Amino acid sequence: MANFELKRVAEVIDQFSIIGKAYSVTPYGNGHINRTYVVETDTENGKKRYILQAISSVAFKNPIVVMDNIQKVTDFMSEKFDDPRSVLRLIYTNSGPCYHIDSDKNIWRMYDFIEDSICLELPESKEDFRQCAIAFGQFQQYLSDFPAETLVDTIPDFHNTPKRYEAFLAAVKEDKMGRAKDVKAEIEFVKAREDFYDVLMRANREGILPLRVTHNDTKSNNVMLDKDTRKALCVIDLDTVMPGFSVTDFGDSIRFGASTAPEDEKDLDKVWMDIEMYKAYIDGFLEGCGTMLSNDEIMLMPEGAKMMTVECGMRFLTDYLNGDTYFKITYPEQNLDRCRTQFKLVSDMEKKWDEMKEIAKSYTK
Ligand code: ADP
Ligand code: GN1
Ligand code: MG
Repeated sequence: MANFELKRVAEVIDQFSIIGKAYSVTPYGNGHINRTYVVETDTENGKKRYILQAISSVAFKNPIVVMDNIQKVTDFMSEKFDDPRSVLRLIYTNSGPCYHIDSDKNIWRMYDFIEDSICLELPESKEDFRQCAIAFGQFQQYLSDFPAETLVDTIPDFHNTPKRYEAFLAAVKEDKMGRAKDVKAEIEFVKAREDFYDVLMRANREGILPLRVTHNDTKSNNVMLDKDTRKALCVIDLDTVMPGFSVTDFGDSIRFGASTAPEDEKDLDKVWMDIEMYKAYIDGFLEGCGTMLSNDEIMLMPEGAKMMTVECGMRFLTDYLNGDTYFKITYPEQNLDRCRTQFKLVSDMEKKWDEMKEIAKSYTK
């Protein structure tokens, strides 16, 4: 880490009411949005770890609202659990709030590090994936009596796919980096599916797909499993908890975790949607949700999976066309590689569509 960043981070840590003296700070995790560090401290009872994060001001126009939401949700959920590792625990600052604003207006927060846990980039087995599903399903169930009107949309229209499509078309038109000519096939792929993008919004207008309190970013690296039992432990990355659809939480997990390859795999022959993983996830998700989902919602799960995948591919492509300003990248064409895996997954889902629908149907009541 550069010296100036280290100095700034050290000053930030001093603002938080942590136990012990911090002796190391290391960049951590593979999130695409925030800057995440693990902080280690020496305490009278040995070492302790914390997660420190600078919230992305590109993604979140009002990070304080993000923190308000998280505070409300974690307070509400912590009353439902005995095991402290089941809910993210915010660390407060010495001056009171659960965040610190530095001299450059970055907003920082700290959490207890969830120890003895694992966080998977890709699930290693069907059972791992089923456990991720249980965690995200239970998350919706635990929040089913949360007062949704007290949450603010941290990113308005986050999973409004028709609006994402408009933003995509605008990026193609502007073509500010001159990249559109090299991604004609990808642009056509998005345009060819135009009629699909309103399917979930329409189901909502028709009254068969209700708004619930949802997570909205249900990748397997946003859930922790217990290291020994590998059972669902805790859902993390609560920045986008806001009203949304059950089936988009379901679908975003399929997009990421039922893929046979990492999100930026270059060899598309290695990328497809594993139908056995899809089955395992439906099973765990419905177990986690209990009885709260209607048959209409269950039947729209394949649409949720395809929607989240095509939307995410569209978002990666939009960011590529806009010059890579939203998602963190580690090499120049990474957003394009990410977009291509998503479109490969969409094509594969289209081939497996009838089977995806049949499996969903077998879970209706
Ligand atoms: P981003 O929004 O950038 O994805 P996350 O909140 O998901 O940021 O954090 C990035 C990574 O840091 C996670 O995928 C996970 O590996 C790790 N992480 C985050 N919070 C914790 C925590 N409380 N305990 C342990 N690991 C965590
Ligand atoms: C981002 O923050 P992270 O890495 O968990 C993004 C999601 C995308 C995902 C693609 C706030 O998730 O919407 O689906 O990347 N989060 C935000 O991997 O935009
Ligand atoms: Mg994350």
